[in-house]
Amino acid sequence: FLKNAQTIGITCVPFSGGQPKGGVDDGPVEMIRFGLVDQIEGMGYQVDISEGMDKYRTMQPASDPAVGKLKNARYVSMAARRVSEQVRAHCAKGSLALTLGGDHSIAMGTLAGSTAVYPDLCVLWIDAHADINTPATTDSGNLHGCPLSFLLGLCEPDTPATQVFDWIKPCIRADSLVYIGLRDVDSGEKALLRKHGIKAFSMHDVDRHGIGRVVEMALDHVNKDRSRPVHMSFDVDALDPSVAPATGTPVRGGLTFREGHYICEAVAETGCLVAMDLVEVNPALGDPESLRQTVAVGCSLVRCSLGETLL
Ligand code: Z70
Ligand code: MN
Ligand code: MN
Ligand code: MN
Repeated sequence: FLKNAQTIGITCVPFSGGQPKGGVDDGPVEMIRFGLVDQIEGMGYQVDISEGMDKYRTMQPASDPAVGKLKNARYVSMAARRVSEQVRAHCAKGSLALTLGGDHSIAMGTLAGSTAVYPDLCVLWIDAHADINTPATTDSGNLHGCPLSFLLGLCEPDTPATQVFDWIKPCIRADSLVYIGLRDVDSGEKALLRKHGIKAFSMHDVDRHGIGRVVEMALDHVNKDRSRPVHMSFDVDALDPSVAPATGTPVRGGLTFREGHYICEAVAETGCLVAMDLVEVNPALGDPESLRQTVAVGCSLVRCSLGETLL
């Protein structure tokens, strides 16, 4: 694959069906309103926005009864499928696919799309949460807590849930995924991480080793010689709530402003980034200053991932 794409293919996903709180569907429009497109163009990139801001709500099925415990399963499946087609098209053109969420269930689409073009890519999942519940292990039934189980092929086979998501084929190997930032992991998820030997750097590891060493170890695990394409899926709730307050599930003890940016800068330095998601910015939560701060940090993380440096 070609390192350092010259075009950024943006997919806006105003979607909130993977969790119960409204407002996260306004994440993309707020990041665009903050000037993200001009900022990226100002760095010398071409920008290709594949679709407007039409709310995904118009494709919400009239009836979408729970599938087992899963909520809005048909709606989430349709939205993610549409996202996958857009991300696949951006990657197929050689653009870096930047997806602005929306809740994290849309990663079923972004990774289905990116891996269709780059089957050998590796995944950096930056999050407070592991998002690896299966239809059987989820307590909440919120699909933003489940995308990785579908992508890794960990769901119990031949169930109504797998039928609704039958277009998703297992596309990520357990040894091609690494987490940074975890601190709110369900017991069923911990069992899955252990069973499948999935590498995860929690906040405990960040405290122990420092962010520089953690990112180096994470990249060494999935991309030893820095030759594989990288898809980074960044949930803004990986950051400490003092840094990114406007998100649906803030968990204290998160990444500092600099730790979050360091991850993005180090990934940019590899030249291997082919896709990035920035998700779970919810402008409806908190006061105007919390909103401005969270949108600003989201845009800043994106710019750093695309190569913005301090000096
Ligand atoms: C929990 C669940 C989650 C984000 C919350 C939480 C998942 N493990 N993900 N907020 N971004 O409901 O499955
Ligand atoms: Mn997440
Ligand atoms: Mn999260
Ligand atoms: Mn939780």
